Amino acid sequence: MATLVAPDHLSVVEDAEALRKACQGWGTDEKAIIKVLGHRNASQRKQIRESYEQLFEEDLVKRLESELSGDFEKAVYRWVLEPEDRDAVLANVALRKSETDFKAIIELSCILSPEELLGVKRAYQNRNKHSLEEDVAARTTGDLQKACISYTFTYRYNGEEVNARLASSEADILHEAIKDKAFNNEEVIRILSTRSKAQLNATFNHYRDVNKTSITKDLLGESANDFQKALHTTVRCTNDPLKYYAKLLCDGIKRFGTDEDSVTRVIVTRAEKDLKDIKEVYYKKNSISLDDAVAKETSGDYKAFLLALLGKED
Ligand SMILES: [Ca+2]
Repeated sequence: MATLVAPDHLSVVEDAEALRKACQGWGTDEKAIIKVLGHRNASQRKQIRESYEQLFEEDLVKRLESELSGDFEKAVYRWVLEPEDRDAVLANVALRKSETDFKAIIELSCILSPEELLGVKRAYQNRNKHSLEEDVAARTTGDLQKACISYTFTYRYNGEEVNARLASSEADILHEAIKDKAFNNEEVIRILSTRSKAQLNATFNHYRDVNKTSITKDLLGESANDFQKALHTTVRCTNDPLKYYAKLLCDGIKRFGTDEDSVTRVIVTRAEKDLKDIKEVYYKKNSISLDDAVAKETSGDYKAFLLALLGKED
């Protein structure tokens, strides 16, 4: 379930006017911006952007970029874009980091639906004038490159239909490769990058039943390299996205002050989807609510905005 609290009946014109007022003149009324945008769903935000453009002949996204700054600006910018466009921005940010954040790329292929991934790839091309695959190839090397390119190329079957015999034979292939530390076996990449989520989960279950240990444990072992970590992320994103996101938030919150990106990414991308479920998993794992953890580690408008998306009224 979503955490976003967005009322049904609204005047987009009033919203656009409120945002214009918040931006006009010296300084910015950040609270007014949070009050509107922190409580509107994707289709409402789209209408507000359109209405704002019509009324004031100005691009709302550009205006907000120039009015706001820091982590708050980044979060609002990501939030106000259409989901596919936002994911294209997130992919680009991940690829341009000095150390490529391959997790964000794997999330796209293993958590989004195939249709959504296609939409992100289209949006990515429109924004960057080259393809996501080209940029993934340019920013990665070796086995990690092979895997990430396969992930971004793939258009997985999205249904629930599972072939149990295939799950059994592919669990064996994965186990053989992992046992021999042949993580870069082409079969491993083929299986993880082309099979549907349902099929992969059947394979992972079979792996655990037969080997009495989970594939995630076997993949990480000691001194795991980036490629092993990428495979590990793949399995976790496929197997239990809620748990994966809760862990990402937990790690990100620990690193607050140095890297807010992953926390912003999870909250902004999941607030309209399943952030409530992620919050439950987070609480069970950490015995502190996500709201409290975020409130403790952040401040100012950034904090107020994240809490609004988390559904916590102030
Ligand atoms: Ca201003």
